Amino acid sequence: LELEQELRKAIENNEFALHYQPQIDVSADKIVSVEALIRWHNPKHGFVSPAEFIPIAEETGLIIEIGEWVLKKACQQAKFWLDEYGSEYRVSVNLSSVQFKRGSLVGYIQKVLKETGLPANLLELELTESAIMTDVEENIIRLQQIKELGVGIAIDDFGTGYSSLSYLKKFPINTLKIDRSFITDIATSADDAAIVKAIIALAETLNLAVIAEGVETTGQLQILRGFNCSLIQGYLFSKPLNANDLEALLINESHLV
Ligand code: G
Ligand code: G
Ligand code: MN
Ligand code: NA
Repeated sequence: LELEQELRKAIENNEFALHYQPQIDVSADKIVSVEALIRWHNPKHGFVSPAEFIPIAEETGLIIEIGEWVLKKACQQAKFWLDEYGSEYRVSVNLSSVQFKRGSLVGYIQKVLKETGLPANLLELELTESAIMTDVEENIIRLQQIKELGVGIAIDDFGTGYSSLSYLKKFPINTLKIDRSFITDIATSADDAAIVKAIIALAETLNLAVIAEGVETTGQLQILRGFNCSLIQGYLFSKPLNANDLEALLINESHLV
């Protein structure tokens, strides 16, 4: 409850920041996008993990205001990098199912793109399987509207939910993000390696991009390369960084991989 009270004041007190974790195309040797991840520093509670406060924000409805702040901030930042570097770094923003279910979402995204000037193709939204697999027919319509804006959709933590494969085909999505729980033991577990291989094959069949999350070792990377999975995110390349540190990476991109 105390955390909730602090959360209510966090936006106006400027306590949130976005960190950015690069997503790398190892075949082209470059950063193609960054995932925006919210960070909260509260004077009373110190750093509070989003794993802790996002559920509270969802229960209280505060996620709407916080989510709008995140989307706007991420788009402003991506537009800034576009102008500064001329390179087209896409930004991925995590969307709560609570945000996704609101009728006003599409209009809000459109408004933010217009206000920030970010080209729609440089924004991708990450949704979990559970967020899109409930009320499927409504969700297909919502996803279609987002697609029509030119904004991409990724399914986050893929493999941990309960995606129906027949629905997956119907969803206008762009990317599957393989959950890091399958990557962790990919070098030692034949089962996990087989699952990852199957997800990559599924993505290929459905014409979707596929990205491996939570890549921490070169051993994991070698296996993923062998599976023709060239989009990678994880501590091996970089943890999530504040905007300044990420910018230093963008400047020195060529030294990354
Ligand atoms: O980056 P980190 O490990 O702290 O993130 C923990 C969890 O919080 C992850 O599940 C991540 O998706 C989620 N998360 C981080 N930033 C956001 C955000 O801006 N919006 C939502 N809805 N979830 C976020
Ligand atoms: O649920 P989502 O996939 O959005 O959450 C992303 C979370 O994963 C973030 O909290 C981020 O800090 C964390 N993360 C990113 N890369 C790695 C990694 O290589 N290893 C681990 N353990 N966590 C990671
Ligand atoms: Mn994510
Ligand atoms: Na994820």
